[in-house]
Amino acid sequence: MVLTIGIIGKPSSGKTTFLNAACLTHAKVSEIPFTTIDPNIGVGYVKTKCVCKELSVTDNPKNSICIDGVRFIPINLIDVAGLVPDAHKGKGLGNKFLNDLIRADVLLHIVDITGSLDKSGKLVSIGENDPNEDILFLENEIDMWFKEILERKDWRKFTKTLITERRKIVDSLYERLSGLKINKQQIIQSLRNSNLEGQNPSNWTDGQLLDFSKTIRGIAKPILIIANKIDKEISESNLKELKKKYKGPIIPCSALAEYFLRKFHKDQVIKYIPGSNNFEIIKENKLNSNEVDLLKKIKMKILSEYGSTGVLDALNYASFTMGNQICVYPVSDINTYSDNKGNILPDAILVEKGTLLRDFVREKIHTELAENFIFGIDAITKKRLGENYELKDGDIIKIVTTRSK
Ligand SMILES: Nc1nc2c(ncn2[C@@H]2O[C@H](COP(=O)(O)OP(=O)(O)OP(=O)(O)O)[C@@H](O)[C@H]2O)c(=O)[nH]1
Ligand SMILES: [Mg+2]
Repeated sequence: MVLTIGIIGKPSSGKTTFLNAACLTHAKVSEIPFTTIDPNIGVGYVKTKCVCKELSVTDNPKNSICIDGVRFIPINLIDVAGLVPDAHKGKGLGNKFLNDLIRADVLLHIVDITGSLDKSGKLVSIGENDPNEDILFLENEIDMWFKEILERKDWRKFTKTLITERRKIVDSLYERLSGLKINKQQIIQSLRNSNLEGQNPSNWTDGQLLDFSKTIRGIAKPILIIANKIDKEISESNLKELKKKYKGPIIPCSALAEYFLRKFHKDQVIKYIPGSNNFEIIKENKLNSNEVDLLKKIKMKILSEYGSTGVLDALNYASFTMGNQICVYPVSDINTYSDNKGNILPDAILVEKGTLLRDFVREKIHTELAENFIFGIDAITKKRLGENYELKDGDIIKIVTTRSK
């Protein structure tokens, strides 16, 4: 299971542009609201310091890429249709398509920081729309989606069976939310946080059900705010205003700038490493004067001012900080750090902090291997690791099975 990030926002905020920039896909983009109807998917990358430098080895990554000691690890992205206020009541395209996000671990909310689109994505005068209101309405729609999932297939009947069949509340809620990547501990925590611990859901008011939906949504699908279109003149002051109202993390971003940089790099006109604060023009004669101006503007207004285009920062923050991911390197040979074909540090695998070795083997390596799993070996210390060993970031681990003995 690869980490999956969902891209949400109102129409025309730049969701598909963000996907295309992160994954170099060619999904349709336009200023007309509701351009995307069916979800677009792609593979993007997060970056982390690779262990190769510390070990002074030259690696041959297979599942990932290593550039100058920085490991780029693949993640999945899903871009869905635009959401408008009251989508849960059927407005716009409704929210049926949100089910495409069921697999997402974290959500990126792409906000139009120029404030020049109304809530349905239609052009209005610059600064007329308050981005903070977009944050509020969108979060509400996602919370309402969770509430609907809970209420689906007759909530009242469900709560009655809890009493008549004396079923455990946590187990039953867990079943009801299955597929949403929520564990029982998170359900217990959400019940506690919404002051519903020990109360039978048949007595919950509608407001309490909403409270619980909000809490569990916050845990299961945290939302990171991306202030997109920072390349526009008004954006800097709008971002300052937004920071006064919204106290959570906000990543400034120009999805469009990232898209251009990556495309020019792919065409070998510039050298650009995603996430960096600079690029190098290598074939100036292939650029027309407009393109040269565009690149100058990107360098001055975005890279120098904000330190990057924000696309990779968004994915990194979503994965490592909000998604609590760490990076682990499985190997077959603890002396050369290679697989059985001699590839050094072939795979970099993201796992959630707190993952135990036995779950890592079962979920991320191979179910078959898990059946024959005996123990692990830390390739650095050469120490044996039991199945209850909690993985640490940067661990290089050999999995020993009955077959490998
Ligand atoms: N200036 C600027 N324009 C952008 C940026 N990102 C997207 N756009 C423009 O915003 C418009 C909408 O972009 P899309 O990526 O299609 O937006 P969307 O959110 O996927 O829209 P729907 O699929 O209709 O919901 C297009 O004209 C893009 O070129 C950005 O970072 N800067
Ligand atoms: Mg789109």
